[in-house]
Amino acid sequence: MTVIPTAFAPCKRKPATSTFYHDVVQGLTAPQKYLDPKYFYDAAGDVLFQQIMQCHEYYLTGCEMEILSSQSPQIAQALQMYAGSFDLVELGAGDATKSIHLLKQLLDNGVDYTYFPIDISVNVINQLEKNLPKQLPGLQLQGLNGEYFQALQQANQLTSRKKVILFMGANIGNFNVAAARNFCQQLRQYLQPGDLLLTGFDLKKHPQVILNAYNDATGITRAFNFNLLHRINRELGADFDTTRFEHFPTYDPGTGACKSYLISLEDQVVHIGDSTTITFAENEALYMEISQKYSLEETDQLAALTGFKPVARFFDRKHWFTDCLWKCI
Ligand code: AVJ
Repeated sequence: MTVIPTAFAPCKRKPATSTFYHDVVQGLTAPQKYLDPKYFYDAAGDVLFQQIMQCHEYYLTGCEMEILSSQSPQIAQALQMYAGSFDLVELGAGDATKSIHLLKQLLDNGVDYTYFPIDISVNVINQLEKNLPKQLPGLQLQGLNGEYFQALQQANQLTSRKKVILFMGANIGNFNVAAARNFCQQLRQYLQPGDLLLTGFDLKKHPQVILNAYNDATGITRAFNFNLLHRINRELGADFDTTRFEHFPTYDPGTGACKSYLISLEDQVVHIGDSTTITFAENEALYMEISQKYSLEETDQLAALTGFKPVARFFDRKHWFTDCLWKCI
């Protein structure tokens, strides 16, 4: 099957006019320097993230895997009960190793559905299109490569069935609380009353457990963060020297905000292409990513504020993670 790109055919733009360049320069010239975590996921970043998911400190994947592998019958039953007939759209599908359990269960139950995996990484979508049909014979699949809402709009044009949206892996954590509200509100506008959303939330727990998940002893998370600087060097002709930065993850148990920074180890100047110069002061922080943690009350509140009604919740044994099923009202 063919991957449908959601943007126009890739025109060969000069780095200095690309969206990537624009976003990077905007972030690095802000008073609090930042980069958008969606840019972590180039080919090397995809591999590093796969390795993060296998780190024993990074418990999130194991917890959600436990939910999907042991409770897919219950989840499928809930989807069928609340939605009847539907198509399945997954935002940020990754390698689908978790959702595959649910996909299989729905096939076993004889549900006639199309699976629309959406991912920002074209590599990921190509892999899925190659591998999933082998693992799940009979699966109807249409990959969509691009930003969530662009791709969702495409999915809306391709199907008139009710929709079940999967937004797993605690991807929602990459938004701060205000941005998560915004995101859910926007998502709701692409959906109809009665459509469903299954979202994964990483729950608040002992702060050290959370901090360790973003500071693995083998340094894969550090490499994952540094990879974005390497990507900027490669694609935008910059000269970041990663040995002059230190990976610095933080967790605030009060707010549930887990934020990663890169700290500049000295006064330094970084060039991006010919025309842009960025200065870092010693100890200046470059904000890379938030991974927001939630309480159950906070997930309910998020639903209530954005046009959804919580209808079911699924947990791992430790109750470290939850997949929440929300219905559009
Ligand atoms: C893919 C956003 C869920 O925040 O836990 C993992 C990304 N960053 N380790 C997360 C990530 C560093 C991950 N999400």
